[in-house]
Amino acid sequence: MNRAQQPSSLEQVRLWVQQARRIAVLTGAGVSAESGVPTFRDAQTGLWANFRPEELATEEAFRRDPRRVWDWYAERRAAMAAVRPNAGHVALAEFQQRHPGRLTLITQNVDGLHQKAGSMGVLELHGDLMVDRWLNPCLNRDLHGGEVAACNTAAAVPGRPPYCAECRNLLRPAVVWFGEMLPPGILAAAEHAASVCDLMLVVGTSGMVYPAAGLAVQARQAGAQVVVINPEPTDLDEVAHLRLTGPSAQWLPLLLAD
Ligand code: BV8
Repeated sequence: MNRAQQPSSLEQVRLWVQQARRIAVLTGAGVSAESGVPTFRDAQTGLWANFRPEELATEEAFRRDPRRVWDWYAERRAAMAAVRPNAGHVALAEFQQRHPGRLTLITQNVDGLHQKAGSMGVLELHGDLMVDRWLNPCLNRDLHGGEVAACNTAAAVPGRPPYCAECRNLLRPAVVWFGEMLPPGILAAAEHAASVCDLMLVVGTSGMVYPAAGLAVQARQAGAQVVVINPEPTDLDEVAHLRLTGPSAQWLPLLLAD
């Protein structure tokens, strides 16, 4: 076909969307950028200007300075109260509603915006920003031998971070920190979706964090068409058949409209 007849990238990807029986979408922080949520690579602001996220989002950082890491998450949680899903989140949710079972949404994000937009079955690889868990296994159960109620997160003593009055266990955000395993069941479901999809959209991620970024490689190796949607170059550009350069809140509504 001569250039005039070749489909534009948008037309080509829209064709792939229409033809795909199974679509997997892998999102990163960029899909929430137009909702005003700073991405992980954005320069940290204010209190956190001198810290890289990789330095704060670790168990070691939390054990070294629980208050600093707890405060960083408390500030991120507070900021989420005013945040709404954008047109990109909504386009994904509405496509799922119109085409039940055809689109599996895998996210690296912990902001819950896909669910707020109405997406279902979201595979949260890195957990949920708004959920806490105990830092250590509860000692209560062992201290008394019998079946003593384990530390109850609801009864945690308020603090920075909150703690167990019984055994001084600390609450921590239940997100997956660097160096921690992803939830095995969720990772397995994401790997399955990547291995059976006909099309993978890789949206708003730098492609730097593994094993999440490896899902795009897996989809490519399994024979799927892979499309990167991002205003900037990413570490997954070589894995993609096509790139759509620009913001996801602009591209996704165009791609996913019937
Ligand atoms: C693990 C929760 C193994 C916390 C996060 C190879 C294999 C396996 C592991 C590794 C490996 N190499 C290195 C590792 C270790 C590490 C890793 O990947 N390190 C990186 C830094 C190299 N991985 C891990 O530690 C993982 N665990 O591997 O365990 C193991 C084995 C044995 C025993 C124990 C463990 C765990 C990783 C999970 C870390 N937790 N989040 C929190 O949020 O506080 S990840 C964190 O970073 C975020 O959640 C986010 O997902 C991620 C950042 O990635 P992005 O989402 O891509 O965000 P980023 O800011 O980078 O990019 C934003 C993009 O948006 C940019 O491209 C930008 O251009 C674009 N954008 C901007 N505006 C828009 C836009 N796009 C579209 N539209 C716009 N408008």
